[in-house]
Amino acid sequence: MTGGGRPAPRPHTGGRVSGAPRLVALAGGVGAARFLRGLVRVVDPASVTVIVNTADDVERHGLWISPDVDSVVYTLAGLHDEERGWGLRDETWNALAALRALGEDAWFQLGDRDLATHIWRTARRRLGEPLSAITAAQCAALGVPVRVLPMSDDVVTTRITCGELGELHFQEFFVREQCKPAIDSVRFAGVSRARPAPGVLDALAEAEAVIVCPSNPVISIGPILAVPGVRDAVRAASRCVAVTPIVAGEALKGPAAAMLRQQDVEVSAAGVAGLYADFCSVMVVDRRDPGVAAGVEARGLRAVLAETVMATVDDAVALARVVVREALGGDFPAVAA
Ligand code: FO1
Repeated sequence: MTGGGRPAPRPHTGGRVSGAPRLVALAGGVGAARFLRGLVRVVDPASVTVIVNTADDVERHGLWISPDVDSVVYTLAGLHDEERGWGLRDETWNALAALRALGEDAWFQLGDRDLATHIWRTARRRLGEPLSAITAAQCAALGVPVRVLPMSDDVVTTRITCGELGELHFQEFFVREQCKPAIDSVRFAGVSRARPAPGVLDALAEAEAVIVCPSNPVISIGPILAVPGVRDAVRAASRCVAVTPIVAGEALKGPAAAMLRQQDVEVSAAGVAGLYADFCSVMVVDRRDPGVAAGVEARGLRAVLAETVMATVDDAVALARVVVREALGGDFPAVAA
């Protein structure tokens, strides 16, 4: 079954970089980063544009931090900390300890090496450089071969209202409060005035397929789609394949399950399929959830079963192969075994 009411896929002919069909991935943090390291081993990395959520961005200790951008860039550069899932490998925490000694409430952990990124990014922002240009420079400096675009150069902030605690910044909810408070509502402050970052709409218009990474549909993919013009551009793309972020009724990481429940959305790939039904035609469902496939198809998407838990790079490669096959058909130029 394909997406209800969507135009038939365009033939995969134009818009190629060195013969490779152009792919655009919508990405949040850790889950997306894990998937992308598989994708870049299956297709030519130069043909991939990643549009990253920036509504988790936060200012701490005077520094501008873009956690999802850094998760994607660090992982694609091979510098990430595998176990922690965010930040850099071989990290030390001396600056954080020194900040605490000065009386700072340092609940957001910033490693010494990671701090260099935030100092560098903040200095460039203060000189007026947009986040998209800073991110391009970061990718070039770290040898990341894909194009990484923040969803917007304008500041958008996920704010979560939690009973007596009132409205929290996403990172206050996620890190400081460890996702424990019950959620009343979620909003993306600033999004109605935000413009897509340069290159975002062009990349979507030229894409032969869009991939929605296994990221939180509410607070990672939601803000990207909420930037004016982006959802329509994804809807106009010839093909869109999503990977479920929900396995066996739970998110592998983070508060996606609680957020879906708060929005009265079933905590399953079928519930996520309902959120993506207007622009997506295929949902990759975890092999542990064959019973969910009918619910996905009832929402107008074709369900494809695969292993979606990525414990190793090989797992990410295997999942990326399934996704690329669905996105482009079997006939794509592979770049790695
Ligand atoms: N996550 C945590 O659970 N605790 C932290 O102290 C923390 C610090 C941090 C610093 C820099 C950075 O880039 C990411 C960091 N994260 C931390 C992860 C971050 O909260 C999440 O990656 C996302 O915002 C959710 O996708």
